[in-house]
Amino acid sequence: MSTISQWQLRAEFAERLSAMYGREVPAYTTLVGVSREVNEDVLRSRGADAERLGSIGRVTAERHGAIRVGTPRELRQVARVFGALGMHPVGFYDLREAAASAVPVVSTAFRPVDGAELARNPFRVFTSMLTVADQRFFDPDLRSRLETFLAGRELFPPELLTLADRAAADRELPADDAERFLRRAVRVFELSREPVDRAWYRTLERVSAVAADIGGVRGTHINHLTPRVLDIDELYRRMTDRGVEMIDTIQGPPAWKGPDVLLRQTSFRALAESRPMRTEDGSVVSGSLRVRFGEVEARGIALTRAGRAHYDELLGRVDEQASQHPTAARGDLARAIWERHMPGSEEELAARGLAYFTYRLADGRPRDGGSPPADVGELVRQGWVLAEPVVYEDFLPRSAAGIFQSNLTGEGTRDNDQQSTAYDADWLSGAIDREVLDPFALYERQQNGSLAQVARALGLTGTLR
Ligand code: OOG
Ligand code: NI
Repeated sequence: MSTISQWQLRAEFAERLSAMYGREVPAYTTLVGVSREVNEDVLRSRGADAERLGSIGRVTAERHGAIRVGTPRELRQVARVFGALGMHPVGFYDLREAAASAVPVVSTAFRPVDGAELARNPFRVFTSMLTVADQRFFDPDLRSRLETFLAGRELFPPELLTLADRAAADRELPADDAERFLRRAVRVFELSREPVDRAWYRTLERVSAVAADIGGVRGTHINHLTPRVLDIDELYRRMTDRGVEMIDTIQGPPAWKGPDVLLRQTSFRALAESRPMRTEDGSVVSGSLRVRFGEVEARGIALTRAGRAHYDELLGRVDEQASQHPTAARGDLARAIWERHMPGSEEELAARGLAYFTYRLADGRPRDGGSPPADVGELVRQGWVLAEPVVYEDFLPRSAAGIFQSNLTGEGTRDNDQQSTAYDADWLSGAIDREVLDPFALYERQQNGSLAQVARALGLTGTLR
């Protein structure tokens, strides 16, 4: 009997999720259509250069989703489901500190980690967990009611988890089991039609709209599904022209003439959706909630720790300037700072150790040959090897918090006199029983692997840097 491999399961899951989300949120379908048009136009005008950060095939299929769960137990189950698809937890994000309003969650992203798997299908899911133990948001009484509520729900049916464990262990599933797995997995992320307990939802909403979205209902849902676009400024204009009201900024680095780094994102609020609500007297009425939205992103080059520190520092300068010049457009301020302080070429990013690249042998040896130098920069300059930028596969805490906040109703409340509760990557690893991987280490491994190969092929001894 035929079997379906992990990456095929992942690609198929992403595609079915996209079809489902398109049925449920029509604006998403518009967004995907406009993204595709922009990508085709960019490919036409920039040629091969447009594919420098991923083939058009990869970029067209590329999506990230976002989901939110309530407890470590639920997160552990999420990890099993995504483990089946060859997706592993990467990075730790504490959005409680990154957000000005109440966003009581910590997060990680499940994604493929090695180059070949990413090239096959890079599907990733930003996954947040409610920080129920954080007393700044939840007093002891509310916390205990919330824990009881969450303990009494089941997000993932047991047969889904059994199939998931089998897929993770065997790295594939027989075709009929694959079909069962995919159907059940997609169903988990559909918006539930079960009536929402209105009073309970409102209680949580007073603390935080995010808390209500997660802990106020008996299921979970995909919260947004984000296509990747090659020119996000153009996308923004075209969506606005179509009358879709976008948030007022593109988050992340500004548009400028130098290399694109990290991640730029923007979003729009989805319309209110009608949902059955159970009132205090037990009757079911029709209500509406605005919980899902649309987001789009452009991905750039992955930065090293030093590059990221530089980026964060520049962001700090932009903040400072923006507070001094409240009427100036933030994008213009940022661009001016970028033009003065950000390397204007990939070569300079590499030479200063600010971004990750992989290296491969050029076709044929340089004409004025000699023997290859033992320095990467020189090898590239003399034409022995080619450098290719590594695309950023992760997220940015500040943009993530911005996306959460721009789509919240109300600020929520936070009692800053209470102690916060520490959660970190180690805590998360323990809670989900698998290591939360360090994104920098993954990029570095990719870069070093390619350097080792180049050195071997050129007969160089010692480590290339
Ligand atoms: C997740 C927000 C973060 C991103 O792209 O930064 C995110 C959420 O709203 O649940 O998806
Ligand atoms: Ni997102």
